[in-house]
Amino acid sequence: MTADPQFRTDVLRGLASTPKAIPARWLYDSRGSELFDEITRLPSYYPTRTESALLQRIMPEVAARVGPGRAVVEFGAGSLTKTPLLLEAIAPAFYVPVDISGDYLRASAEELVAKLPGVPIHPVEADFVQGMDLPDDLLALPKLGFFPGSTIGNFIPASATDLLRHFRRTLGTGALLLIGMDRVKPVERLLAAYDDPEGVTAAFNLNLLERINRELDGTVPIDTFRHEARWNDILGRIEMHLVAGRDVEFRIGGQPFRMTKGESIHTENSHKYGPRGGRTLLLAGGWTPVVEWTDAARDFAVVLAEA
Ligand code: AVJ
Repeated sequence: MTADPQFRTDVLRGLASTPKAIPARWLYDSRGSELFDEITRLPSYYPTRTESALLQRIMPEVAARVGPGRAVVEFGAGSLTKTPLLLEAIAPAFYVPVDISGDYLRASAEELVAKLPGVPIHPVEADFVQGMDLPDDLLALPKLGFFPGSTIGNFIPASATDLLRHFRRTLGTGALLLIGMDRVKPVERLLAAYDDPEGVTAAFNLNLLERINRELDGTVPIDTFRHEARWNDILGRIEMHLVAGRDVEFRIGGQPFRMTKGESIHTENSHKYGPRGGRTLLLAGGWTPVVEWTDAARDFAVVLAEA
C-alpha cells in the first residue's frame, strides 16, 4: 500500500517534536473508523446516544426555526442515524455532505439516498478544514450548516475559531449553523468514556501504531505501548496518549526514534465546553447563538447559531 505523503510527514514530524504528537485525523483509516463506530455503541461512551436522543427530541423546534427550502451543508460525510433526523424534519432543498474522502463520501451518500428518497443530494469532495466554496448552483439558496458529534472538540480553540470562520465564509450571510458540543462533566465519567473497560478505545488508539508499521514501514513494538486517557483540566480537554512501557527504539521508513519509559505520543484532543465557553467559542468564530438545547443531565449541548 502506498501511504499518503501527508501521513508520512505528520508522523515523522510529530515524533521528532517534543512532546511527541500525531494529528488525530490519522486515527481514522478503515479499521479506525470501524473501531470508532464500535465506540459509539459502548455503555460508557455517552456522547453519540445522548446527542442522537437530543436531536430527536428538539427536531420539531429546530424545523420551526429553520424553515424549509434550505441547502443543508453537513461538514463530514454524515451519519445514518443523525442526518436523517434533521433532513426528515426540515424539508431541505438539498443535502450537501462535504468530506475530504471521496470514496467515503460517495458510499455514505448512497446509503443516505436509499434512506431519504425525497431529498436531492449534492455531495462535495473538499477539505472543509482548509475553507472551501460551494458549487454555483447552491449559492442562491439559504443555508444551514450541520456539524454534529462534538467534532469541533477535536480542534484546539484557535483552530476551532478558524474553522467556524471558514464555515461562515462558505455558507454566507443569513446562514444558520446547528452544532453539537460535549459538556464538561465529572472527570470519572469523562475518563470512562475514553478508556472503556471493553478496551475498544485502547484498540482504536493503538491502531495508529499498526497503521504506521504497515503504511510507513515501521518497526514500532506495539505491545510496549498502552492507551491512556487524561483529563487536562487547565485546557478543558480529554487527551489520548500512547505511553511507552519501557525505553524503546524503533524505525519508521528507516528513520530512527527513541522513547524513554513513560514518555507518550499524544494522539487526540476532545475539548469539553461549559455553557459560556461553548457560546464564546461560537461568537469568536463569527456565529451568534440563537437557541441552545441540552439533555436533562446537561451532558451534551446542541446550539443553533446565525451568521
Ligand atoms: C469523533 C472526535 C467526537 O472526541 O469523542 C472517541 C473521537 N476518540 N473516543 C470524541 C473519540 C476516542 C470523538 N470525536
